[in-house]
Amino acid sequence: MGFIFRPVRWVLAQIIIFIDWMTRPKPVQRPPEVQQKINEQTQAIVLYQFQQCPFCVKTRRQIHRLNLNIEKRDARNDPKWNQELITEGGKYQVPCLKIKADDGSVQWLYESDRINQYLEQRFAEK
Ligand SMILES: N[C@@H](CCC(=O)N[C@@H](CS)C(=O)NCC(=O)O)C(=O)O
Repeated sequence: MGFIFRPVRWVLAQIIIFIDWMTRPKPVQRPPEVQQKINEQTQAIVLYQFQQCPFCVKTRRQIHRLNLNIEKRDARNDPKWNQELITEGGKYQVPCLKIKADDGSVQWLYESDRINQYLEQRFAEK
């Protein structure tokens, strides 16, 4: 049955990606010096994701809305990021945010709701 469901899933994913692209929220605008500081902070953050995962779309929308320059790593097609997510993060689930703190410690944050909440609390205009 996989041969039927796979194309259906693929078409649904393309529709989600298209609707996301059509309805993207406008990114917040910040003074250049504030944006520069945020860009420095987001260098320590990476998103492990699948291109066609609806939960990843949700998190990518939040990243886009908050105008964050966060590296995205394809954990499905790139074996390096796939292995890193499993061995260091602890499980094969996306989206997952890898956050490096100033002291060098690393946090692997799973669950799209928790990731979006973290980004909101840390980077939204106060
Ligand atoms: N509750 C999770 C659900 C995440 C989820 O189900 N992700 C799927 C991709 S859409 C996954 O990681 N699947 C792992 C796999 O395909 O083995 C969230 O909101 O982040």
